[in-house]
Amino acid sequence: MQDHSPSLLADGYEQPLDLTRADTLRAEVCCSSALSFLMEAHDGLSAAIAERAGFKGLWASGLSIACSLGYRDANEASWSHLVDAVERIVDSSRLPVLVDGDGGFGNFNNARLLARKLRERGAAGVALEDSCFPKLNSFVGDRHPLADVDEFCGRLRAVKDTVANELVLVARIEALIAGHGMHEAIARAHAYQEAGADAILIHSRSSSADEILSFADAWQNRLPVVIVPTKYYRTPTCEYRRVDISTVIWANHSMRAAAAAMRRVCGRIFAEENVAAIEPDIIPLEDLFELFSYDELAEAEARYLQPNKLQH
Ligand code: SPV
Ligand code: MG
Repeated sequence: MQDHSPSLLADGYEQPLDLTRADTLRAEVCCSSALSFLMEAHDGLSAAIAERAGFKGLWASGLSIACSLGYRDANEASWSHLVDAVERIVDSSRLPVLVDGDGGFGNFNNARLLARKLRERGAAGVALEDSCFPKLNSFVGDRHPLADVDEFCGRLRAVKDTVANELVLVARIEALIAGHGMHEAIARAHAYQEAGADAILIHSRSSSADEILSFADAWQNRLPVVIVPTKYYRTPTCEYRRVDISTVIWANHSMRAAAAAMRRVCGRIFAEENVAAIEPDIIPLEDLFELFSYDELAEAEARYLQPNKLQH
């Protein structure tokens, strides 16, 4: 039976060591023969809800964090915005968090600084993509210049030298997004393996999974393969098991679900000038209090907040 116990984080909560989360993520992504799933989180609430749903790991999505802050996914949010958001995600569940580090916010030096900060905030891994700063979301427009392979390998090596095995390092290939084809994607995967990556994320904007299935076929699991089926969402999950994909990232679905719900509710409240009819369609406050262990706070108050006075 899955552990759906509360995740919380009020003082007194026993937080596992960060290293344990990196080890857990490594076991899920790199060492498990079963297909793993990472659910998107962009804040503490989405992290806590994903944990309750049963997920064993989280994806701190750059797109979703940017959206939640009102920025575009074009490195408008800074690395410090990202690490602050990651801290809230890490604090709000016990799950390992793989962070979308974009291209590392610059050169090798920015990338290793980002990795060091993410380790400090309790991340379990970082995915670095071979894009140029400033990046643009892979599904927007057609201008996606790829980083020079050797320069990007320098970013990977710098991160590896800085955080060693304390963060899982996922190298993300944008060659298919940029239209460079399978040969380039496979060549880059070899180079990134040589540079120390623990896993390869192959990204595709095709509405069919054919590209990533051919990649998996050609790559033969020299390193575990991670995929993001946002555009080829109709593909049955058994296809990924068939070609031994290691990890599927559901990359933005909590953020999009929240945006859809907020749009619906705002529209109705505006039109109805009343909230009575909306009440059955929104989460009860009690559920939020339970999610964030308000009862622990009451117990702590009884223990610490002038207990003698409280008893009378
Ligand atoms: C993200 O979630 O920010 C990702 C995945 O990088 S994608 O938006 O598909 O590029
Ligand atoms: Mg991203």
